[in-house]
Amino acid sequence: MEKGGGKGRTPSEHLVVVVGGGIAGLGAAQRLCRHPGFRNLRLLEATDRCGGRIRSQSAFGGVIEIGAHWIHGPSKNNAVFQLALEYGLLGEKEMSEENQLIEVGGHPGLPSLSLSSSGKNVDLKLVEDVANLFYTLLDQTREFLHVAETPVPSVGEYLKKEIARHMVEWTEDEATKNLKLSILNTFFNLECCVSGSHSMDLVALGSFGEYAMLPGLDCTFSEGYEGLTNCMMTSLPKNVVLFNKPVKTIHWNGSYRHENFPGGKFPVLVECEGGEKFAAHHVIVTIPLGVLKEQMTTLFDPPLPQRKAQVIMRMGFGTNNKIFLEFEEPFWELDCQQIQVVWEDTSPFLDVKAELQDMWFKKLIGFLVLPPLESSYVLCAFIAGHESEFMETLSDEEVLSSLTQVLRRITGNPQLSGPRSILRSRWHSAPYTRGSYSYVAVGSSGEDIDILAQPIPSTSLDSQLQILFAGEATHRTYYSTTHGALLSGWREADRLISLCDSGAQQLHPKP
Ligand code: 6YU
Repeated sequence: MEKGGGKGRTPSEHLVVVVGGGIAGLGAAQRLCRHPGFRNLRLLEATDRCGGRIRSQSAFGGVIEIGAHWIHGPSKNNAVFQLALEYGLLGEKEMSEENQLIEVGGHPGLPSLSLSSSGKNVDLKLVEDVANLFYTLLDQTREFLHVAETPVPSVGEYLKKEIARHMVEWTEDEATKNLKLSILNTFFNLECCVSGSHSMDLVALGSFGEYAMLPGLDCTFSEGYEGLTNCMMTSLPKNVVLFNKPVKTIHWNGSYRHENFPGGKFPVLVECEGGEKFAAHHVIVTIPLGVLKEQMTTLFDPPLPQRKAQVIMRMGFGTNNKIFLEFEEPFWELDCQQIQVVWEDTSPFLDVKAELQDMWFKKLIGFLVLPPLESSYVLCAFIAGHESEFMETLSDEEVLSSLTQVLRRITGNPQLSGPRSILRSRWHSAPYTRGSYSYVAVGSSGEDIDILAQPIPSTSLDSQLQILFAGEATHRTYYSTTHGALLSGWREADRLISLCDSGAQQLHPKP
């Protein structure tokens, strides 16, 4: 048996370890398991569950999503949509042809209600006008994709420059002009949630247009997104997935032995925190970019090639959290779907320097109204950036108290009954995620995503494909999404399958 690469090895002898049981790792494992060449497969998951950033939880008498919420662009070219259809997880409306054809250009819908920090209803026509301006300018940013030099480095700076040009033509009174700026500020914060970044000034203008949108009206899983990853997991043969196996170090470019394969030598050894070791020919790493940023120096031995390490540092990975509030009685109308919050003292042009303790909640974009449950009414707030990370350090009581104050203020009702309970995500503190999802940061580009996705070592053919990289941050056009993550897992499985098939062909050449 040849050591290292796939050539000359009988197909069933490919020992593969997949690190991470999110949708990328499960997708890779599922694909490999269907091929006769990969009978020796292990998936090592650090926690006691699969799904990673797809995480549904029973709460408030229903199911809520702690992580991924929607299938973005549910239509025929969306791999997650197709898989959900196969497993019968979607309702009639979500599956309808009509739903699949709707194009929204990736923009969230308008709020049903907009409330200001002085307790007033903001005119929805004004909100619509401001939204039209914001999304027209945001769409323009896509035009810089193939431009050699962008006028400014970031999406945020471009938007502000263009808004300043438009403002010259604003004819309203000062108060309305200021209100328009405050509404714009909420749209900037909303875009931070979509991009998973602290500020749009951190998001690279030149690559923004590379993120691809699929047609279809975003939809949800009525029984929970995690139903999808559960189906994927149960389709795998028993003993493939091993839980509570946090990988500490991946030793590569070596020559290791495996007790079950006497005489065999393996270029990679995966060492877990508990000391357990798994020898392999190939390892598919699906560890989130946030964890790679924090731990890459200890995760890989020898260290990653400098080019890859630099890319990991350059790429963007930020935080977007959800805060669920449960009410006994709704203070909103039952047909209301989204409540926007507008802080009147804010503007995209003002860089407020205040203690996070005193202003973190101003980064909240508002509330999504969840479908009413049997005996409770639930709002889901979204908050991105450093303020979101600060929120994670507070206790439930502190967050609940601050948000009760915010709600009393925006409704103009100091007696408003506060939420009866709270539940929130803490993706930045989660040790095996360290944030929510990736974005293309200023100084980085789509090319960096491709570099991250390249297997190592890349130099010698004989020792190729020791470590392969998948996960949402490795998909150049669908990064930050579940479908991007799934496709990346399939991509790396296919890479190994090609290697295996080409090796099999050499052993048994076609007549
Ligand atoms: C989507 C949506 N969505 C909200 C929030 C979050 C995310 N996303 P995983 O992390 O899943 O798996 C890795 C595993 O590895 C994990 O199980 C770890 O425990 C394990 N691991 C780590 N270290 C290990 C070690 N050392 N050893 C062993 N195991 C280890 N996506 O499609 N729709 O609505 C949302 C949202 C709050 C946090 C989302 C959404 C992102 C997805 O959840 C995410 O991409 C995938 O689940 C990742 O899967 P994975 O397998 O790669 O990693 C222009 C432009 C704009 C660009 N953005 C636009 C799109 C916006 C995205 N939408 C976000 C919105 C929400 C609300």
